[in-house]
Amino acid sequence: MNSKFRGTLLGVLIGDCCGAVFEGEVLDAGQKFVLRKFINKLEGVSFTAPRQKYTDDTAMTKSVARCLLKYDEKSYQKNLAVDFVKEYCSSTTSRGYGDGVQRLLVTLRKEKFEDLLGPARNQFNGTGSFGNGAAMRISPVSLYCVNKSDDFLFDLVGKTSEITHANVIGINGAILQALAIREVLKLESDDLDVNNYVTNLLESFKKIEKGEDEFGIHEQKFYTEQLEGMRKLLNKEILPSDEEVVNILGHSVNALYSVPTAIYCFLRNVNLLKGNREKLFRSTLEYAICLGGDTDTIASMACSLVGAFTGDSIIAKNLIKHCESSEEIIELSDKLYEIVFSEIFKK
Ligand code: F2R
Ligand code: MG
Ligand code: MG
Ligand code: MG
Repeated sequence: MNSKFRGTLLGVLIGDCCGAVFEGEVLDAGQKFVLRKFINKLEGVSFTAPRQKYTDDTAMTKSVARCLLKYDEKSYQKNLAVDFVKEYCSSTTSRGYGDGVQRLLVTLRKEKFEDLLGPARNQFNGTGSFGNGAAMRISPVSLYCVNKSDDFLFDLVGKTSEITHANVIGINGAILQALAIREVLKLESDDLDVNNYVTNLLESFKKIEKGEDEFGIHEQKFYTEQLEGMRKLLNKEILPSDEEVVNILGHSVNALYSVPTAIYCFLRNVNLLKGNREKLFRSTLEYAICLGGDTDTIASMACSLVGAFTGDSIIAKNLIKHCESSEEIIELSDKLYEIVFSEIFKK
């Protein structure tokens, strides 16, 4: 399990560091070649350039992990907001934060965190952010909740998300990614029944997206529809093209059009590499970036799922070494593992 904890957070870091170089691009055959060469270089022994920089995806994930380790339930949310702001302000390099979230972090600081959730609710004319920023940083919550109930996980995802994301799409994207990671963390073998896995996520989301209005029960089919689209893509006899995948699932900063895409990247490669698990990390990393668009975030979320599934042993050692702050990420994973399993150690 310790290896799975490390794999989860190293997946976040490596997907982010590698994907960031291509964020916002649509990759043609030439750029896909450049991408392969770039990852080969990072996996090589002779790489000498400064380490590959991480972006907001990893910066905010580190804050979540640190605060889960340090604070109790009551003081967690306030301190997380403070840590997000500290991390944002202390960075000497541009970490590519979303425009909305940058304005929000500045407001929180200016208003001395008096109204913790107000600024997020006021974002985008009161609609709140539907960006994937809450989902991209959620993996430490999955680790923390590996042995906890769904309700405990939903509550902690909410506390972690609503500081910056008030829109239901942004928050539910974080719930989907958190559940997706926790499910694979709990698997004891490397045998994943992909159909069953998607069915479980769908069942959870049918409940989450069922709301009530003045006319009685109504269905809000957002992630449910995306998960159904994902299942169709996974069951196709002919492997869908990148274009088809992007047309159906999307590849943007909107959580609805990136969280299911990341899960699809993971599951497609699980299906393709059944007897070849040691290739799963590299293959998923490359595939997620090849889809273009929000490459750092989609690769980060997809690789986090791979790491949670296989553990860190299949990740090339040099790739880990050549990404900024990988030692700190390993340390945070190990500390989370220790507190989550400390009760078991005591017995
Ligand atoms: N933002 C980026 N990348 C593009 C910019 C790069 C940067 N300028 C640079 O190169 O330095 N990447 C990072 O942002 C995504 C996570 O975003 P998050 O944290 O959710 O931020 P935000 O600002 O809340 O939302 C992102 C954008 O989505 C649009 N949006 C969100 N809610 C909206 C709403 N209700 N109505 C209209 N638009 C909405 C806005 O354009 C936001 O700016 C990750 O990709 C991360 O890597
Ligand atoms: Mg980023
Ligand atoms: Mg955000
Ligand atoms: Mg991104």
